[in-house]
Amino acid sequence: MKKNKPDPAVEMRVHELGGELSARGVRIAIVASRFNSFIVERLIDGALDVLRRTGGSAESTTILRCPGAFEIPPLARRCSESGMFDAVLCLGAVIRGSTPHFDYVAGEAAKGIAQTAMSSHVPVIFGVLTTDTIEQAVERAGTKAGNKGADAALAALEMISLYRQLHEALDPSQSGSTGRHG
Ligand code: INI
Repeated sequence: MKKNKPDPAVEMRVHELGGELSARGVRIAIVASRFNSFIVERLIDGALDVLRRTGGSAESTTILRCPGAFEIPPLARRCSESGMFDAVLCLGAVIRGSTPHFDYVAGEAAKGIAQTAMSSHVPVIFGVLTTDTIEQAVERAGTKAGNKGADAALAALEMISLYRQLHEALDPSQSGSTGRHG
């Protein structure tokens, strides 16, 4: 009889942590900019759809709106430090115009969100579109190229689960807690 090829992960007894996709009991902050709102509202719809379909509730989801993508990082940082949320979803749309303004806004938003994510005890997710054209933004807001808001929500759920598993592995006595602020 032909022997099955051994699974290398089992052979080596490798520890593997994988995030689960459940929004049940999860408190989410959606930090969304109003600039290019016709796109950003579609990203919010995509994120809410994922949260709803994975067991999330309206009561545990908070949307915070700021003027533009430039304002997302400071608001996201305050949310992540508040202890009120298990993850912060940053949603916005920066669309290139005819001046270098795009580069400053997109660059600062990406840098600021990354810095916040690095220092935060809860996942901070980058769901800001940076596109050359309006068409490219539309494609990523629920049409041809999917919905980046939905992708961001899935990434948040996966990261929440991973952070929790890591937290429990580091301190098994805290099993079942939602994390440092939970
Ligand atoms: N903000 C955006 O979110 N997207 C853009 O495309 C954009 N452009 O191109 O100007 C934009 N600018 C506003 C910026 O985010 C700030 O709100 C503004 O500069 C005030 O600080």
